[in-house]
Amino acid sequence: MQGKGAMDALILVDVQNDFMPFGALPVPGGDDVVSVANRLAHAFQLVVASQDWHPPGHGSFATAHTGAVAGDIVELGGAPQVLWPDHCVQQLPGASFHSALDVTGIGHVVQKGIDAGIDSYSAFFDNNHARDTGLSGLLRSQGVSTVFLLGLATDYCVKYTALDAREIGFDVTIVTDGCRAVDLTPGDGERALEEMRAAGCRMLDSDQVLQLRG
Ligand code: VGL
Ligand code: ZN
Repeated sequence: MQGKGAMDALILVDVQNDFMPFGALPVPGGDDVVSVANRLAHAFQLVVASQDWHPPGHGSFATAHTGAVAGDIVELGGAPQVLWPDHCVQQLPGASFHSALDVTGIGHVVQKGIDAGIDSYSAFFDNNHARDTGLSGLLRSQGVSTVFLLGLATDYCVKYTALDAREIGFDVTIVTDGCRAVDLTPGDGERALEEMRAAGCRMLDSDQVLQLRG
């Protein structure tokens, strides 16, 4: 399945403190993905990590909107926006990668959500697709045609990163045991997996990925 000369990349999506069960925007079981990431990283020549990296007062924060609470939906930068608790503020501990994440193999970090006026769930583009993070160019320049994704959260940043990757033309594999969902509405995670599958993403667990890569 790996064409000669083609390279695969592992993308670790937002494995950050604020998305852990102890964080500001807790994802149930979020810390379970850390060991999966550490186990897989060695099997890839290129590992990229995305990092949600918001300025204080980011427009996705409920605190930035008078009278709003987390979970409300507003319009931001021309796109519908779920409002969240303040999270992943630049330079603060909540924005750091989980301390147990093995960062030694990470070759590149993509910071996203840096514009206060628009959110960026995807590691490729802002939510209105106006700004490119540079990730697709980086992957192309390295000869990457297939990306493997894991991280947080299944129903937001993993999903939108996967859908953009498919749209751009990458082959995409979701490492299912390496993802956890926010599940604001029960079933969101499962529906997100369904959407990704419908968009042509392959679903494998980490054992299958390791077997495949020998
Ligand atoms: C995320 C909500 C807000 C994510 C980021 O990483 O999935 N979710 N910001
Ligand atoms: Zn965010």
